[in-house]
Amino acid sequence: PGGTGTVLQVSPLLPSLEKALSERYRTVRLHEPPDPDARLAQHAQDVVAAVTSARSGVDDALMDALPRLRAIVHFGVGYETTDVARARARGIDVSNTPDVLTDCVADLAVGALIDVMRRLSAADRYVRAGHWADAPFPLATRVSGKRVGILGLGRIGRAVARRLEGFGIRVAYCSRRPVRGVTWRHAPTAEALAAECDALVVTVAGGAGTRGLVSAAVLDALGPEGYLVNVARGSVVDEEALVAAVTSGRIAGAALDVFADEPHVPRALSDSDRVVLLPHIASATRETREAMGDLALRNLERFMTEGVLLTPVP
Ligand code: 8YV
Repeated sequence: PGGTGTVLQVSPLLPSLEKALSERYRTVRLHEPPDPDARLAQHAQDVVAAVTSARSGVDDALMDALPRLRAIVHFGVGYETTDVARARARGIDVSNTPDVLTDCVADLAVGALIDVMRRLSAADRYVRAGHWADAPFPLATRVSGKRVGILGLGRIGRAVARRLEGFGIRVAYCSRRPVRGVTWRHAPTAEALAAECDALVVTVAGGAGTRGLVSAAVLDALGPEGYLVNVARGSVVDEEALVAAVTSGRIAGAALDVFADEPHVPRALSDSDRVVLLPHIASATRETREAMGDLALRNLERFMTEGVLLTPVP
């Protein structure tokens, strides 16, 4: 059991979560200046739980530096930044915040899809730049009734698919194996899925297993009339191939909430009017972030009182 040990806050978190942590537990904030290394050295022997964002995780070196660490609590659904097998081997349990963010991430994915196909952000720029009086805005692409492929049919992928059905969109998906209990068409590979769709929405988990899954070949299969939406992880898309495909017109456009090296966005993407750029905000609503903070806190509380996590990762 966690008992009364110290809680390590690895990265900046939602202010209300930070407040609750410091009120309820002996909390050490690793990321704060002046000297994180000295702070770590001072408290390393006492830390039993670490709370971290999906983006930061707990890296190998930090895991090694914390001999009594038994729980890693992620604020976020993704946890590819922590080596879970390694943690387990050391007797450390890992949790994330599933479900509570599904709706908002799916909403954003659909919004981004409509934005890039109907060119909402581009049209907004057009009006602001004063071009409306000069010429009508160029025609965009219809969304309703199109074919959309979901890459990764987990909770978020399913929520996106359900929403798209409301637009009369024909949904297909690709995941490691066909998902039982769904009627959407299963495609055997990302490339096959891209080839049969007008747009590809990426909702698959990040990490080594999906790195570069959206390759140059997949983008070519999507084709010059095809759109890419990514709300998963930048690592899933070969970003160099994407830049090449967008700038050469080998795909029609992309809406991206995630990037290979955030917050760095390749210049070629920000220069392109065919790309919608978002600063990793799919879960960033007040309601969802509070729910994520609450679930992260409940995981920690359960661990500190009973020695088990509430929503351990699969
Ligand atoms: C957040 C996310 O951006 O849940 C995830 O995996 O990527 C997002 O919800 C992140 O967790 C906030 O730090």
